Amino acid sequence: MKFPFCILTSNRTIIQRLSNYAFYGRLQHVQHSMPSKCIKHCPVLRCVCTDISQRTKAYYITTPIFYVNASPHIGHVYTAVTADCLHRYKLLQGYHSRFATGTDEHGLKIQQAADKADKDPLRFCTEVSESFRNVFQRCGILYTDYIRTTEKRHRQAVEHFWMVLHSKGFIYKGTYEGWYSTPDESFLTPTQVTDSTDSMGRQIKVSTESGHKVEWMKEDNYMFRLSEFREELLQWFRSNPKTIQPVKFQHLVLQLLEDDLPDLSVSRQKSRLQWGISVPGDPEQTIYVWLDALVNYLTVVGYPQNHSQWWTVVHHVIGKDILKFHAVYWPAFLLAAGLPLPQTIYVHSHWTVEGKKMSKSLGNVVNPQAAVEKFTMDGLRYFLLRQGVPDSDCDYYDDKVIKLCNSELADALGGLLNRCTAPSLNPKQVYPEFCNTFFPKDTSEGLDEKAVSEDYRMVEAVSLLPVLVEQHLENLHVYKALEAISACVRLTNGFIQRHAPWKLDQNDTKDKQWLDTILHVSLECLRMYGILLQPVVPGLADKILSRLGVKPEERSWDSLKFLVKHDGRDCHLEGRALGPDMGVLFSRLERSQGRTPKTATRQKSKPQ
Ligand code: ME8
Repeated sequence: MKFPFCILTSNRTIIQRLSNYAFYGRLQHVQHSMPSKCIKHCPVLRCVCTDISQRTKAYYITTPIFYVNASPHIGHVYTAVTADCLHRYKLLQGYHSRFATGTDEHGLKIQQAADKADKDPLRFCTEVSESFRNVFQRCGILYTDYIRTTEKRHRQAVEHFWMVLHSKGFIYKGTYEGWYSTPDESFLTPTQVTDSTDSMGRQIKVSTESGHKVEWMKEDNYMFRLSEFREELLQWFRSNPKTIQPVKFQHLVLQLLEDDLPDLSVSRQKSRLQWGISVPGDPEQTIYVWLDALVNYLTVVGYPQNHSQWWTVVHHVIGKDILKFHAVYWPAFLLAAGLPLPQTIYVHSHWTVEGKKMSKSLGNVVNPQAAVEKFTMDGLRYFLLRQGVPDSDCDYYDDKVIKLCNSELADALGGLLNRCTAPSLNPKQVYPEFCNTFFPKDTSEGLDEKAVSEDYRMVEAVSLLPVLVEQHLENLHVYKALEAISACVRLTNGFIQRHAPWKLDQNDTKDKQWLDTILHVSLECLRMYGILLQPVVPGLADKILSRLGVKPEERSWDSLKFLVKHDGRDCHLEGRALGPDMGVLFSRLERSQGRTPKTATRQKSKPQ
């Protein structure tokens, strides 16, 4: 078997050796044994994994690993829910999806936070790491792997990775002199630093991007030959314009790469930083926390022994604050190590709270546990994914959550479910029959036709919805997918309202058939919404589908075949008993006097 792509290199030996490898996973062994210069100039190693996810039906998605110096907040949950949504979506599409998250536990700021809490660093990390796990559990984050950088498997992976870079000549001993920001664990060039004053009115230097204080640092340590990768990274991004999504962030990275790319310090003196992984063979140096942290993505999939299968299908979800680390440092490290580059880096913007940056000092950090208690897991997930626009920052406030959940989940979706499953309209409580006479495929077909042009438009919109949703999810525009679903829910409510089935005479045969047809179309719409909403609001989607009597094995992406009766095919759901749970889909949220909302049992949209 030959590679289905073009090998753009003039090096005959490489072509010869690569073509001996039919399966991409084995390419990594080639890479390890090749001289670094050859690897770097062999574009095949970069382009080979395009669409490999589709071919192998394997998918690997990651979140950043979260610092344990602070408790989880709504921003962390947003990242995790976004990745979770993609993971669930891939599972529904029949992919073997792996989803990794975890905690970043090394570095100066963790060391300082543990000192401040007067706790042993590992105990401190364990406690905070547990709190992330708890929050993720409350938010329905269905991760398959949870990694902590203090684990032995991770230390071994980092040590191996370091040795590969070192043996290939990409790490050398040097002196770093320049600015360093501990809160960002980041080295900065003079152009990335600006003057400011601290709370005591003293002159200080801060990072232009984050506003955090920086310090001048001069240290003997190990340097990574980052500068050597500038051209190659530029080439990679130019020839893979969809690697970073949304595209706005790819432009930012290209701009970054237009500037000088100095070599990167990848270790700190042990005397300054003890809490980390020692440089192999040099106990006086600790590995730079970002090199340590980024390798977590490899550790999870069994690097250095068993990562091949998963490493070709990796997709990262990150916040905009860590773009440089993932889109410049990480690909450069991977190229140096002779490993494939990520398929996608999904970037999202940040949440502010009532117009302000979330910060402990402002006391406006939104606690996700409390938010789940107030709005339920599905309510919070829906809000974050419906309002979160990756391209720009979004503002959080409680009233906004209440308003959105009430109008779209309680009233529109809950009301629709309530109306079209109401025992008054469907006393037998079965999936009703569709009658083509009243809703013919061809509008000029029948005299008894009752469907009007808006109904046909609705049917068309719902038929096209899965493709649209898929497109938006692939681009991480979950909010657009939800906007499209919400628009269709409105159309279906309009359909019911227009034909007012509660006015039909159930003792009249024709009326009854038309009533059943209206209900059948509405339930078919709801079935589509239920399936499509599973990645976002798994609890509510389950309620909808269970109420419609849709079995678990009938909920995959393959089951998104809408209104087959309309096309003259059999619908196996007709006549099937509806599920017994007639409870409210989503209880309206109400603001209590103390501004804290609580759930209410009243539902605005009553069954007719
Ligand atoms: O950066 N809005 O960890 P971290 C939205 N350990 N998302 C936010 C946010 C906000 N206000 N604040 C944080 C680190 N996030 C490193 C990562 S990965 C190898 C190492 C999200 O805990 C956002 O995705 O400071 C950010 O990138 C992530 O939390 C990690 O933040």
